[in-house]
Amino acid sequence: MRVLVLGGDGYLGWPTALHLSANGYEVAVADNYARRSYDAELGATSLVPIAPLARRVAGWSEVTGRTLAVFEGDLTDPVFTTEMIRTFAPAAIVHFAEQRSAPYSMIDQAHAVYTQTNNVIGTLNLLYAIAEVDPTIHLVKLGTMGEYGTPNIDIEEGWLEVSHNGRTDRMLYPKRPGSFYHLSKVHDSHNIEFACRAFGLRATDLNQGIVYGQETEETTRHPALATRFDYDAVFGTVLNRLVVQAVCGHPLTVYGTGRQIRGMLDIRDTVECIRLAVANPAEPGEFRVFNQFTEEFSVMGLAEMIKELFPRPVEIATVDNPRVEADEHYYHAAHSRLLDLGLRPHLLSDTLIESLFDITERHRANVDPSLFEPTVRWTAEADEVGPRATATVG
Ligand code: NAD
Ligand code: USQ
Repeated sequence: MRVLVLGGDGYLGWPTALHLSANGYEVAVADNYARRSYDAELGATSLVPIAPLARRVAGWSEVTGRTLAVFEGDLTDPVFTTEMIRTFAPAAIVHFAEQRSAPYSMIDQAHAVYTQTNNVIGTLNLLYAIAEVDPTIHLVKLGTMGEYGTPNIDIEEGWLEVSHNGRTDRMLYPKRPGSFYHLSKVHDSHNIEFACRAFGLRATDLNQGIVYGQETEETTRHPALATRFDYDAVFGTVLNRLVVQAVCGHPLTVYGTGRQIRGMLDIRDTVECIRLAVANPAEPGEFRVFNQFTEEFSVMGLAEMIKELFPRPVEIATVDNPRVEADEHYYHAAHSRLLDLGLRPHLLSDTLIESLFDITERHRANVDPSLFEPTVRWTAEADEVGPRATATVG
């Protein structure tokens, strides 16, 4: 069975491509290298060095004898997107290929417009290409738990039974996210649901929580197979950032009270969730939603866990929250559908001790501490980011 992984050069797309290939799928990866260019723009780099895509693909072939096809291009180009699907003829497409940082989308007007254009138009082109080339292709799309925001009721898996004035209907769960990036995912979800109804497509929207970790069974087989690990204030996600800060003896940057609660998962569970979704496709015309996370933590809870488990002293600092978000809120989100398919989750407390501290210690010399300071505020004024701003810190 052929699977096309869009965004296959990224943090999650690359290890997912390897995991699918290791499990017997014939895999192609596609990317426009936008993520590598954001590094140049922001003056940041992955903590763990990553090889160019061609070297990664050659490394996988050397280690396993398996080949990965590569398509270089941009999903916002409809001709590229349609021809790629026609050429590779996949049975499933896993779509990671979006601008995925909330702070990046909030830098200024241009970054908000870029984020929504890249994400919404790329996905729309993909929906049309699937409908034109082969509507039986199963689309597995990465959404995000942040689409829901933090409502004062339980979060369901995508849909909600609503009773109003004596009548009842099953409706898409109401969304109230916290950045223009997260909003782009809401727009995608609505467009995909409509394409399932209108064109008879089949899709799984994976509302994924925050991912942590850097190693999977496949990426550790050769240094050229390593995936990226971001700790800067724009692309670094919270747990990965706090671990690097602990290792460097920098106070952990907890924004606001730290009582914000988020769903999280290990990168090894991400790749397995994708395999499970591909192996168990949606029905024709079905738009199904899985909430893809395994444990819930408050940000302060994460900082306290690191302080408890890390072998050296750790200081926790609360800093002014650069974001507009609730830090006192109800949070209870359903997430049983991937467990029902057979997911066996890893636990954060184990991953911290078994690998995360060690990975960070090994690459500590690459850390630029100026990248710990938050640079993007949730205002309409433009923020200064990138090499110029970095040079003035410290
Ligand atoms: P990433 O930025 O590392 O990877 C995305 C890849 O897509 C990059 O290699 C980028 O170059 C490519 N890309 C972007 N726009 C493209 C376009 N128009 N055409 C072709 N390629 C394009 O991000 P990631 O952390 O691997 O996340 C992958 C997906 O998972 C994203 O959609 C993200 O929203 C979602 N997600 C990530 C997390 C997380 O914690 N990392 C959590 C929930 C959901
Ligand atoms: N936070 C801190 N200190 C930090 C960094 C972040 O307290 O140094 C806080 C933030 O204020 C926020 C929480 O930690 O309350 C999570 O922030 P994050 O940057 O780890 O996550 P987020 O911006 O939501 O985005 C990340 C990924 C995105 C994905 C999302 C999943 O970058 O691609 O969609 O996690 S979710 O949060 O479930 O929507």
